[in-house]
Amino acid sequence: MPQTFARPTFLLATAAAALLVGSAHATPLATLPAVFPQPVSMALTGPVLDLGREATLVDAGADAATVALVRDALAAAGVETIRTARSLPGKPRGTVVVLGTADAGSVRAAVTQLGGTLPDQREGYALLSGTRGNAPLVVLAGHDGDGLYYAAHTLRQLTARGTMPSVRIADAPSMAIRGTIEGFYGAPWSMQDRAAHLDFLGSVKANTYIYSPKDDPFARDKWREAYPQATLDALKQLVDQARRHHVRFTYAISPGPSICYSDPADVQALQRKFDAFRAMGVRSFYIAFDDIEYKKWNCDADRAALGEPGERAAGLAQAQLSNSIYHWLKGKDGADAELMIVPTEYYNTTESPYKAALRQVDPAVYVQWTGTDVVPPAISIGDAKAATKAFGRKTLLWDNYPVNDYGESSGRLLMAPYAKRQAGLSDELSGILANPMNQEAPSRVAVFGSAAFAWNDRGYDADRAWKAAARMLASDDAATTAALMTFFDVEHLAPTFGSQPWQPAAPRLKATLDGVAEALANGTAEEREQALARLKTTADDLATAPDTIRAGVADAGFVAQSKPWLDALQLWGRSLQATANGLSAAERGNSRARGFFAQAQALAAQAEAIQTIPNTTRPQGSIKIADGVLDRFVREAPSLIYVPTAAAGGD
Ligand code: LTM
Repeated sequence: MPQTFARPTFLLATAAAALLVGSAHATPLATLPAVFPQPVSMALTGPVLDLGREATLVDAGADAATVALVRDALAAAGVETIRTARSLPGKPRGTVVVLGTADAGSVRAAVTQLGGTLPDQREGYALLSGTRGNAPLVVLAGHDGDGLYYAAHTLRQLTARGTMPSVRIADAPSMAIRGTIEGFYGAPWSMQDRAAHLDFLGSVKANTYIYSPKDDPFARDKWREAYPQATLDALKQLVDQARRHHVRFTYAISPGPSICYSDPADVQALQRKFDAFRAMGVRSFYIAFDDIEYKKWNCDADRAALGEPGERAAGLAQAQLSNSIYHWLKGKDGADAELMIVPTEYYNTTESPYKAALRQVDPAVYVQWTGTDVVPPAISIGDAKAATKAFGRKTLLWDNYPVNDYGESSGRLLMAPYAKRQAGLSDELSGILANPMNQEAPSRVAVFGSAAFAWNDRGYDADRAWKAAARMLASDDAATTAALMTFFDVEHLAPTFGSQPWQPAAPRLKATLDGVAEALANGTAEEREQALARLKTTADDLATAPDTIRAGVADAGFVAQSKPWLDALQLWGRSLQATANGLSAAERGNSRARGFFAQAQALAAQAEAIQTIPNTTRPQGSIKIADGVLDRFVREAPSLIYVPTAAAGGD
């Protein structure tokens, strides 16, 4: 009987899986690999499989992207030659890999041979590996093409260590919609950023990207105007790219600032805008009513048609517009048509005339909601239940994390784990879309977590997903992963719209610095020495992390977009090194401590002068690194210990 474990890594204690100590060819120990998003069910069923150098791929209808992933995964496990076949070979020569959806005969046969169950949920898959006769057999069975693609991404992770375990995986998402909404203010992402992001989304089994940059004039202020052809061409490439990664591209428009709801010409302008995207194959659309004045009409005709302006009338106007566009889309695209909206009152669940009117929106239209606030401190099942009631359907969470476009986030990258979302939210939400930062690549740290949570909220572990995101960016290099974790810690603070952050500043660094202050205040000489040694190691880690990241993170976007933060971290690290030297000198009664402390202050001043990159970040500001923790320690360190003057001796 295979055992199912909620958490890797586990050493399989069966005779078959045991390390053959002393044998000529030691079999690698079979341990449960780490897969993100955490599969719903994953169990080791035997020893590590030797796939050999040759494999036969029975492709029962996978798309090119899926086949390419499988080929790469097999190559990582040492397979050099791949033949293709249409059906399961009777007497296999070497490894057989079967790839297809659950309706294919060869897939059903292979799943049966390995004692598995066919996937029965949308986007779900089964991945089984074992032996048939003496030959290894691997089967990837998707419920549909999406599930099959996700199975291939799981296989990619299974073979990342160069071996193929014997496993039985049954997996499917707990939320139907998972991904991001590029919905922030400030410089929109470049097309290159978006292409990289779509690739990333597919790799974490996220299926939705909403194009809704607030600063795209053709989507908001000039929403009636057609895009220039060059922009449409670039967007078409993105749409195609999204499809290849099994991501639905949703086009969003924000007509709210100027629309005349009752003017048929405006409704037609909106349809024209959507039609340009329908021609590219887009079937998912979005009307954003957030951040608009909703107690005034934009035209006199609305007063005549909808009455006096006000919350209720606005809710009614938006519901009517949404319904008319949704029915128009359905008329054109049938079952493929999809419409989402974000209302004007998106930030709470308080009953209001606006929400009561908005509930008239067709139940098939997705409605977004950001939680108990624009940037909430946490999201519970109770909060989501209240949203279901307020909006008349399960809501689609617009999660304002890690977005950094508001005053409190000035000068920050938001790199804490995706946390404080209650397990079980999948029962009450239709999905989660994270609103990312102006910086696309650093946003992946949090989005890795939000996608993993939306896939399997009950199996989600925020810290493990956080570290896995670091490993992903570091291409599995241990030193780079450690440097990234140092970086994430000093960019850990996550603000709300108020004065109380919902994730604290630099918790790891703070624990170390508090320990030093504590040892200096109350410790023995030995404890002080140990604490100062730890401080020196910590300072070295901070000072060297930026160069390790610059050299070790393959994604050039991550390094470029993080540049001012990496530069500032390096200076802060050197400032802490000087502080550590100062404290050690003072501990020995050496007056050179003063020079070290002065050097620390000078380096801190240089770090504090570094600004965000103009035209890429909103709001602009000075770069913050572990603020309130590191700056405070560097400033207060000279007061923690008596520093003798040169005349007092000890040098
Ligand atoms: O959150 C929503 C629905 N709208 C805007 C976003 O565009 C913006 O990025 C976030 C964070 O500042 N706040 C909003 O109100």
